[in-house]
Amino acid sequence: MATRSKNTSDKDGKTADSQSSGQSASGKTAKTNSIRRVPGRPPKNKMVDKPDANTMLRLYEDMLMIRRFEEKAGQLYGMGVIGGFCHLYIGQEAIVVGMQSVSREGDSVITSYRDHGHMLACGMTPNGVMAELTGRKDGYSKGKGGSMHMFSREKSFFGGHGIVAAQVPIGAGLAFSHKYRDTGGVSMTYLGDGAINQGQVYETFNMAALWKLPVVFIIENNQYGMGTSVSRAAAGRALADRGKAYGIPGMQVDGMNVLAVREAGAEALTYCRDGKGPYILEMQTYRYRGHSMSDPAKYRTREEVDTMRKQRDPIDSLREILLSEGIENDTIKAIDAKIKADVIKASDFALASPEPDPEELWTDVILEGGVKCAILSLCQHYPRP
Ligand SMILES: Cc1ncc(C[n+]2csc(CCOP(=O)(O)OP(=O)(O)O)c2C)c(N)n1
Ligand SMILES: [Mg+2]
Repeated sequence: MATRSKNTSDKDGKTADSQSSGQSASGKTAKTNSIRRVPGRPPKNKMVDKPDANTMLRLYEDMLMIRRFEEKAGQLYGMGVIGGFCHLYIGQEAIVVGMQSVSREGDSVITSYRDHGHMLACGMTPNGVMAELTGRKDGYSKGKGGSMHMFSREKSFFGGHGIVAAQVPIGAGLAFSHKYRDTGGVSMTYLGDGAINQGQVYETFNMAALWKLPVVFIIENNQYGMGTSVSRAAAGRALADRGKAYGIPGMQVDGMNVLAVREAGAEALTYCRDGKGPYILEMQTYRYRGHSMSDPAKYRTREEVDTMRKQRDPIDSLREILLSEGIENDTIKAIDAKIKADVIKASDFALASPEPDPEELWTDVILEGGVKCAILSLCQHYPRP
């Protein structure tokens, strides 16, 4: 279980710097605290109990599903079956799985383009997501959206956004909607360590704090924004501190530890649900693959990646905990086999699904009277009957 430690940051943030670089871009893996509090007055009580065996197995299964799904997506991309952009979430699974495990039905989720894991964790089907990745009719956007453009109102998943940080003000809008309609829900708004330096993030923080909106800003600090390490891009470094000027409490969390994520997530969600306003969680994590499928990742060493994989992997760590708590190895193996089979099924389903009918070019498109757009010229090839 996550261990808590005192906030040891000094006034000018020097300690915050060194703590934040726990998983440094240089490959040195200093020991990181699971959770470190930064300014604000978050509640002191534990909001979530240690999960029972079934819950832990569920966490394991959910993380493994994302891992295997993403590996398959990478493979299909390599075969040319998936085209366009494709950003894999491998290494970061504990974050979205931990957060979803303490969320409530109706809480909304919005994120960037690194989004397949979020979709699966929200309950969208592997079949539908894979079919969309491969541009097929049975995909969530009927094969017209691809990796970065899938949504499910039913599962409260609001995308999938390719413009860095664009989802952040929209996430506050979702929180406004929860508050205005008195749903009791919270908006879980994910962003990257690169996105955190964008101006619109701070306009959003200001409004969210002013209006006490129920939104948890979850910064997935995977150490890189494309090829730039966070240590070269972010002044101050403790990204959890970025809401300080607006009175938004923040916490640094070991994002490779699903149990620490649950604990911090429960605390942040309760704070928001209690009407106290927004909360920031900085999840310290690492992406194993390149920024996207076309990134050879030459800005870091293989050794750095291997070290993270060997020493910090969220799935391996949970497997070890499960075994140490007396769960049978066969039980774990059965989950591994089931996930493997489910991912093959998703891939088969996607590949058996037809490409969208050209007629689909006419659907889901808003055409203002007289406005010419690229879609129109495309449609000339497929005249409407
Ligand atoms: C406004 C904008 N600027 C630049 C880009 C190009 N771009 C795409 S991803 C990215 C890096 C973002 O990094 P981060 O927020 O850390 O997310 P990660 O990819 O690590 O998940 C950049 C600069 C973009 N898509 N949108
Ligand atoms: Mg990043």
